[in-house]
Amino acid sequence: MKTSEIMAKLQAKHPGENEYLQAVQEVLESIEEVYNQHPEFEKARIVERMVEPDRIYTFRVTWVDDRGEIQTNLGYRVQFNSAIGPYKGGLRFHRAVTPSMLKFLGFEQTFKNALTTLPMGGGKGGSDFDPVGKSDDEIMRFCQAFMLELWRCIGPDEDVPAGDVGVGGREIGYLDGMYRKLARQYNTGVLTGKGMTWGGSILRPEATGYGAMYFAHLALAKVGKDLSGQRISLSGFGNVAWGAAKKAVQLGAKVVAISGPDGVCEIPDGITEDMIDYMLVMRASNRNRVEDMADKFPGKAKFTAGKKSWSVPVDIAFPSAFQNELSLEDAQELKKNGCQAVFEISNMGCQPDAIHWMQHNGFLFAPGKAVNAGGVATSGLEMTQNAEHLSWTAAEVDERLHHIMAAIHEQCVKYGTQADGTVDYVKGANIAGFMKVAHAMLEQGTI
Ligand code: 2IT
Repeated sequence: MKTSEIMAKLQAKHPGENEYLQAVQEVLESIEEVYNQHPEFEKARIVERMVEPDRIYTFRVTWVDDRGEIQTNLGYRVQFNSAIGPYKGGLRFHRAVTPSMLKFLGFEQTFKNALTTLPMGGGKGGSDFDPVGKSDDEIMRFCQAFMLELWRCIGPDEDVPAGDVGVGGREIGYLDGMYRKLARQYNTGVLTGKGMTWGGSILRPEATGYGAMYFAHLALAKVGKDLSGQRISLSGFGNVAWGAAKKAVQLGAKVVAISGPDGVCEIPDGITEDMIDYMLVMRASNRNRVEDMADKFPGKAKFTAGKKSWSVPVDIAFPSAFQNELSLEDAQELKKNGCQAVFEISNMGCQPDAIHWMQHNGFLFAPGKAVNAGGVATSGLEMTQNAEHLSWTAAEVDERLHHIMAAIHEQCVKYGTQADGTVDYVKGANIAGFMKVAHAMLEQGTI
């Protein structure tokens, strides 16, 4: 296969689907060499089949807002690949959601889930519903209307959604509540990220951020470094940044920046426990303003409008908000200010030219599909507990999460180690995920 030829065909077939094309390009570039050493992959047209989702559901979601006005949004579920297990992946509620965004996320999820060592296929869904400024009642009515359509497309052994941007514990509650009623499945429901008294796994809310810090710890150790004592920046202040901040502080790092769409909050003495707790309050408020942190903790947190976290001097940066949030200029500014490592916790958080530049300018860089896989991995652990009708202790879940992150890191090292001994984590993660899915597809025949 030739990446350029496949990309040209995909571009012609899916014009303007930029996020999707970007995600496919990155994976194909990484795997081209290995792929061409396996004529059986080429014969079975594995790449051509793998880059297209199995199916996409699109549906209208109509609901009534607090003023009594009727609102209509679009809902989607992209079932990308089921070769290694039921479709698995989050739901994103954000005003900018398009099929392209969900296809990129579903494609990434397929390889990420393969890396977790658990039997989960890849999927993603969501809506262009904008949670900003919505009341709790409006969120509930929207979630119920959304599930009224989605429930026909999913099932515990078929497709198991979870949260993503704009979908946290509250939304999962409303969504799963409606699913139970419609499907008459009262045992475990169908979503992961559930509440602790009705089938949720301990540590699922924290897992993406915790897993990211465990991964960073391993990657840093490999080059003789440690998280302890490092100044780090996060972006956003949502569920992912919250879990990452908690674990980073536990491991002795100093979180000196978080951000929002309105700007950056600098915390020169490092984030404290009460500030981490306040991130949850900010998320639940649906205001989507990081300035609220500076208002709540004057003197400790300083807000600057219109700036990103990447303008704050740090040792390590962790993009943890949205795709393409770190540009080439941001990477150059980070370097100028002494930053040496970037770990993506957001999906595709860095722009391709930024990644390329960082890899050639002495950065330790690792991609989202490896770094943030602890979230979906713990969703997988929630599915296992549900199937066993058991709940494990925090210690048990944490130990498994540790093992899984170590296994992911090991796979990246196995497939990404270069001639000079350094690890290309992008290549490593992409090849490892690809090989697993490709072999499964090959063994299952032409379907
Ligand atoms: O991007 C992700 O891995 C998620 N949003 C979590 C998916 C899941 O099924 O837990």
